[in-house]
Amino acid sequence: MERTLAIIKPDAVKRGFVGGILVEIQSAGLSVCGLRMIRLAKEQAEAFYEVHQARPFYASLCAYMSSGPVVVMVLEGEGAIARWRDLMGATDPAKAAAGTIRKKFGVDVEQNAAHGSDAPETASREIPFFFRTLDIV
Ligand code: 3AN
Repeated sequence: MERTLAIIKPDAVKRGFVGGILVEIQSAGLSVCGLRMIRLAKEQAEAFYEVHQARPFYASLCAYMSSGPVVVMVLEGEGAIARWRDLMGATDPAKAAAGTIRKKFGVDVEQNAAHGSDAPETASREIPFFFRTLDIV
């Protein structure tokens, strides 16, 4: 069993896609074992995305991620990290495969509906960023 951190980003929350994305997750057989709606302060978004500090889109990404509520989740299942990333699709919704979440629900390369940890080490840092052990069932 593996766990990964998933986020439904502000664009998807604002446009009413939380339910649709949850259906995709559960239809794919991933279990939701933690879930919360929060609004990140800009400083919290900056801390979460600190690995991207040197990228040209960092400031804009942090402003966007703190622009409205997000839904943070812990997903669990065999190979959950890779399976959630496959389900999300490519970073740029325009290039994402048909049927993926970013293709269906994303706006552009920044407002791309969802986040997922990209490796076990990343999940180990990202899950406790949002969830205490007692918050995960
Ligand atoms: P992914 O989320 O697919 O792993 P990363 O880690 O390269 O992609 O980027 C993290 C986040 O930064 C993306 N989910 C997206 O919101 C944003 N982002 C990535 N590339 C760009 C870009 N070229 N311009 C604006 N925002 C971007």
